[in-house]
Amino acid sequence: ALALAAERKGKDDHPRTYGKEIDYGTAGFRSKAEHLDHILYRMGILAALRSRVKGATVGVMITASHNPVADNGVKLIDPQGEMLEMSWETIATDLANLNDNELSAALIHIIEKENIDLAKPASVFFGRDTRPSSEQLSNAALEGSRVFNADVKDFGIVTTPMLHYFVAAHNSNNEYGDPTVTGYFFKLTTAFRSFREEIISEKGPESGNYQPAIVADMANGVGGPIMKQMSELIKDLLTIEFFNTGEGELNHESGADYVKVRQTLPKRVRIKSKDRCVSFDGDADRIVYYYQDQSVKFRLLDGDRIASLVAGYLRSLLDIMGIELNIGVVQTAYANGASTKYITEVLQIPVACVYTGVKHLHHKAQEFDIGIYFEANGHGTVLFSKKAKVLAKAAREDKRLNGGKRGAARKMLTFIDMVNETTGDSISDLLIVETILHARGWSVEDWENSYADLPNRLLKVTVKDRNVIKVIDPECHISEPEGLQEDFDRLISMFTQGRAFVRPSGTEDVVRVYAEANTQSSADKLAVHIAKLVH
Ligand code: 16G
Ligand code: ZN
Repeated sequence: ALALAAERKGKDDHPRTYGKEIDYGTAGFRSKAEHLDHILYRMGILAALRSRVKGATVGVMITASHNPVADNGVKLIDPQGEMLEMSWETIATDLANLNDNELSAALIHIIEKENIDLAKPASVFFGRDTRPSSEQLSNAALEGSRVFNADVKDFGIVTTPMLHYFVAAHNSNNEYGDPTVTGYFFKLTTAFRSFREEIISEKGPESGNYQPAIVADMANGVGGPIMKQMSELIKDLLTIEFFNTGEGELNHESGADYVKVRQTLPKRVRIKSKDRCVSFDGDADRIVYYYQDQSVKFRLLDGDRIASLVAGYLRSLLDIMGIELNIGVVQTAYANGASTKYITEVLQIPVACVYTGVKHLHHKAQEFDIGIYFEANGHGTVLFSKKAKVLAKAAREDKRLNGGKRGAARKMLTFIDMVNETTGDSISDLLIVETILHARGWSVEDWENSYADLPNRLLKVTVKDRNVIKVIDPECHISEPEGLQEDFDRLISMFTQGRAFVRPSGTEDVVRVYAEANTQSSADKLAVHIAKLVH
């Protein structure tokens, strides 16, 4: 009966008006906002089913991240704040692309196959970004969940990682924190404050070359209003000068993606030489740092830099504590070769390479006691195993250990509290980076000086069918079209420190090209030649 009611309501209020298939891709469904109403309605239904399968609260986030303002999207969040299990991505895609009159049969099929007891309660949390289309799409999803008798809670405009946190916190019976905006701010800022006080009590108020002030570009997204609220709570410790906080068009000429891809400053930002700057993306799950050096040259510190900074610092805490934990860094093929070399050779930390997309990195990072994952584009976080937390707590309480060891354990635990372990989070990542720079007494230049990036170039190529390119491993070697990899290899071998690959994008209808080499002009040349071979 529920399935039939859902089908009727779908036909009446949320009919499918868009003929083309849309996939649950790397980061959920994404398309022009006007194509998505029926998908949102159906995802609301699916979330109510998923919640019953897991016996826990799940989340529905309405956002298209760094995409243009006319786009929108939706992704589901599983009970521990992780991304939807991959086998359900197929279920989601199938459900999204049905005709209106096939809905009830499909729902009954899912209910039977997954053995779902509709008498059980269901609970779904909702959040959305600042796009003009988000509220209406959110309402469609809410309606879907309600048709299937789910208990719904709408958090309104929040960042993507906040919703991940709310879901995880609620399902942990508040052990992970309070599942409220206040609870989220409290968890992060309390940790940030106690860490800083710990360092100040050790070293005094001056911290070397570190200046407690940053310039922040919010991409005109949800980061604007949220970060402003948060910054009030720590304004005595960190001064933030905001730009692009919502007065202009979302993601337009600003934000982490713009800065990373173009390797240039966002528009409408006023900075001085050596100011430490950050850019969030539209839903605040990515962050990059940058500055302008004396010669007004733009210098980027991306996700690879954050990974190296975090890995180096946590390694040093572990060394002081003297406990054995396996620590590892997870990257993708986009990681700058120099960062991989630095992490493995200087920091002596193993690096794993996985396919692009947060879920792959997250999954791999769970294999370590301390798993640090960052995509070069600035999306990432740190995961700590139960064992890591238990050992750090034991060390903190162990009166036989010296003050240095216990202090390092205390820092490790405070650090853990500052991390949003559910997913990459611009706000949490910002606090982490600021904390480590302060603890190290580093300016942004000191940070950059730990190693020199290899010059690189990203390009996109439009082809008739991007899926003729078949990537066969995380390093992005290709098996098809036949012979093309050999052509690439020949070309690459002509460049000193050359490395290059292509892959079909999971979010846009293009093929992406990445190349790096010992000079910028070589990297540019290599990228262009590879792009020509793809055409
Ligand atoms: C999505 C992914 C991001 C990945 C990007 C690659 C999530 C939350 N986001 O934005 O991790 O880097 O896609 O895009 O998984 P591409 O396939 O277009 O290169
Ligand atoms: Zn994003």
